[in-house]
Amino acid sequence: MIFEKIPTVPTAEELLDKSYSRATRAKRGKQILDRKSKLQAEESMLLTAAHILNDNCMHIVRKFPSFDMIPIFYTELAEVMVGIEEMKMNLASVQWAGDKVSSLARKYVGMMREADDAKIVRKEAFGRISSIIKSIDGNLHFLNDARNKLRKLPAIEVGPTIVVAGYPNVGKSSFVDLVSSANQEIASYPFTTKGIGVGHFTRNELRYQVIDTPGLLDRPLEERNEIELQAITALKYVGKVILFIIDPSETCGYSLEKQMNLLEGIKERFQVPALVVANKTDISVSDIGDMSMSTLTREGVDAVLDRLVEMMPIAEVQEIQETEVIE
Ligand SMILES: Nc1nc2c(ncn2[C@@H]2O[C@H](COP(=O)(O)OP(=O)(O)O)[C@@H](O)[C@H]2O)c(=O)[nH]1
Ligand SMILES: [Mg+2]
Repeated sequence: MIFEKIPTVPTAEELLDKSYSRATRAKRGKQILDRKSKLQAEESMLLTAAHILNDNCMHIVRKFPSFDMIPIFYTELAEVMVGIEEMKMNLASVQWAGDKVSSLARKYVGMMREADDAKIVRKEAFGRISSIIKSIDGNLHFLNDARNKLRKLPAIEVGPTIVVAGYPNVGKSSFVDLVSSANQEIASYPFTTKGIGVGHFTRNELRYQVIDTPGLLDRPLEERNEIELQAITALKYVGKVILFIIDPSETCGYSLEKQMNLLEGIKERFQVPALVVANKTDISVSDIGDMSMSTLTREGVDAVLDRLVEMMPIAEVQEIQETEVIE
């Protein structure tokens, strides 16, 4: 997953400690016999510190993904969780500090050569450099928080995707588990306390992704807060087909009427093809919905998969086949 590889962002103090200890080591390696070697030792100390700091700042900036190049689903979620503009501004400050430290170091090296006491100049340079790095401490903290939030995002792939919706206990997780070739992966979802479930199955040599979204598509949309609504919007960019599971037995604890109302709300919001499937045929048979199944006995489940595959917009399927050819 694109955000998984962002390393921890150090604090200003950590950056300074690291660069100064390296600088001290650089100086220790030099033999100080005369004025010239003293100058060289101070120079090397300053340049080492500046180099380490610049390197570390650039490393931070480079390791954050460029938001112009990632799937729109993640852009939407990153926007909800951390704010992309804000993140860019914070990265720009880190970049600025890295550049500033380098140019200051060059300037002070020049001054050192003119000075009576190189050490005094070097100390002054360290003072300036420290305050530059300390001034981005807030930015570094922001970025580390952002990193911690982003890396928790579920690993959702590009490709034909089915989003499963329906009230709690209708059988969504049972369905995803049953049809998944491997057990579904549960990734924590930053907006809800529940984990988002991602499973996969293969049909006609094509890999389909099934996403179970507890806490998002299992309650009426009117009950949502702003962040949840945006997360639901983000789902629009991945889900090409919706599987809406209903439980006519009502053993899930929600009346059929409530369940149908949720379906209407989701249809309105998503505007992608939806397949409505009545589950739990083993305990209650009904003619509500497009199809029926039992995720307990597996009756009807394969037919549901066939239908979902048929409903997948052709563009989704082609796109994947093309990328496979390219690879
Ligand atoms: N009788 C029966 N029970 C089912 C069926 N599918 C799921 N259940 C049960 O319904 C409960 C909720 O299922 P779960 O998959 O966790 O629902 P979710 O909350 O929508 O993810 C569990 O106790 C399941 O064992 C089914 O086809 N028949
Ligand atoms: Mg569930």
